[in-house]
Amino acid sequence: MSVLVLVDIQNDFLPGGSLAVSQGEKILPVVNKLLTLPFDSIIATKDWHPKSHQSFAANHCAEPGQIIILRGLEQILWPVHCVQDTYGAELSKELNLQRIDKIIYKGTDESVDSYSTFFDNGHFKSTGLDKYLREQHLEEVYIAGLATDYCVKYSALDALKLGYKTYVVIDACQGVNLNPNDSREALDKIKEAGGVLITSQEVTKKIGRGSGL
Ligand code: VGL
Ligand code: ZN
Repeated sequence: MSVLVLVDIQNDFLPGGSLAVSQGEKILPVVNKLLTLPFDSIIATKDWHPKSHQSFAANHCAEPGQIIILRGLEQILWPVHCVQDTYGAELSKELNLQRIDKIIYKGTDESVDSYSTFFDNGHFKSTGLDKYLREQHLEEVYIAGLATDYCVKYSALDALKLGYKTYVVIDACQGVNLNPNDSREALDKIKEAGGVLITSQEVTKKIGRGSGL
């Protein structure tokens, strides 16, 4: 059975947000098209940080982009973003949200970041997504969202490690590109690891076919 996982399509990652992904808004109509397809389940993830989150440069009197060590892991410092219960952390209202069955929250522990929607960056704790997918027999995972070079990348690589048939919908993702090739390299890594890069049009053919039959 198939699941669409929408990664972090939140106001702070869209134009006007504090960690806006350039041209992030371009994915919204594509994602809305995916939301009309008969996936067996649709999940959205939310980057969901406490104000005290240690990935925020402001909590270290540092500048965004600097790298520190957090619980033994390299951590890029980001502008304050996706703080719990703020507008920036809400899913974009331009999405047709009624079709979303479940929300997965990540980055809730102030001491470690969580790019993957399955585990935090240290693999200390899981978000509950793997358990949910297994319980619901959702073995084909279609990933879309923001950002290609962080949360989409690590979510896809974890999905593959966990044994899911993993598709990344390339025209429904957009990257931060701190370095200009980061998104390209992220997609290459996903492909090398066994992931399938697919367009929304191809997804429509695969998932759309069979609907109503
Ligand atoms: C993300 C940086 C920091 C993402 C989240 O959703 O890709 N990137 N937190
Ligand atoms: Zn974050």
